[in-house]
Amino acid sequence: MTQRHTQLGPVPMTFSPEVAEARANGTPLVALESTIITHGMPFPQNVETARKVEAEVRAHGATAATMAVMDGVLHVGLTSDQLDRLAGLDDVAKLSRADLAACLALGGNGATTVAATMIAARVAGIKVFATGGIGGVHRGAEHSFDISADLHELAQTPITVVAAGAKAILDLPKTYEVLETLGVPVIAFGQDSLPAFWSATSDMKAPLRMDHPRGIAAAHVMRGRLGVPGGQLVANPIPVRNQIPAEELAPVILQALGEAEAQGIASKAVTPFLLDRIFTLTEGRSLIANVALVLNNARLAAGIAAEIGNLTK
Ligand code: PSU
Ligand code: MN
Repeated sequence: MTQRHTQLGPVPMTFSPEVAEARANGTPLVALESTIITHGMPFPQNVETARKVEAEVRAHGATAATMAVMDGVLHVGLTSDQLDRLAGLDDVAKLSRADLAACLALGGNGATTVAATMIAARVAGIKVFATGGIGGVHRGAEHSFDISADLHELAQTPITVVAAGAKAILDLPKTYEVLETLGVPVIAFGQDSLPAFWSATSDMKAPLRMDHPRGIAAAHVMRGRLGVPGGQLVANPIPVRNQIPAEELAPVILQALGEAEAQGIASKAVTPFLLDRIFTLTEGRSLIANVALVLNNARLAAGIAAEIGNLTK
């Protein structure tokens, strides 16, 4: 990476033709992340899923803006060729809050995590973002101090993030305690309990429950009017027909965690390692569930984006 500018301009950003058209027409927009493509799912299902998620957003009346940094430019929406190129890059960085500015400034390539996608969405004027599961407090964080920057981003950046909760590889009770401490609204969609990523329910009661996108949109807008920084986490359960029961996954997660520890996997590598091991240990079932929950989140996010549009017209 070489530094290209002696005088830096504003954030180098480009809108895909589809996103530019949506902005011109006032079509609701839903941001999508790209770390799930480069670090979260194996090829070729990663690219197939990225396309399916965009199509799902479209089928529900909104336009998808997949975020990524390519050659130092923030792409808000990827063309089909750009998506293929991103998935084919060998040395694509996993960009979180800490890395995004450096990657843009030095002309690098990177995929955006939840935290970086929220920052990118705000810069691009997009209010709603759909993903699989947010990062959170890792098990054993009392020793490793591994807590995802996603949690702090939710406390600071005004984006409504639709996810199937935090990923079940994490310490879920600690993750939700931290979100409460940070003042992040956690809204379970259509049920009283918090979902657990691959599983629809858990024994944790959700702090808030809403059953319609309009309420979630109204809460988003009202938070802004109050001047309270930060976003919201919508915890949208995986459809029951697609779930893997928590008790079935528990030993698999423990085995993957044990392997990560034995191999000294740390920091940014932990989540991709665990997802990959769980994929292998479940013979691909974890990925099928992951795809289903992302599609489900894309649908709900499109509805919320439309309602925010209605409320702020
Ligand atoms: N959702 C998925 N799969 C993923 C992720 C989300 O279904 O791989 C990614 C997101 O980019 C999230 C990241 O921000 O995992 C969390 O990484 P970490 O634990 O290192 O913060
Ligand atoms: Mn981490």
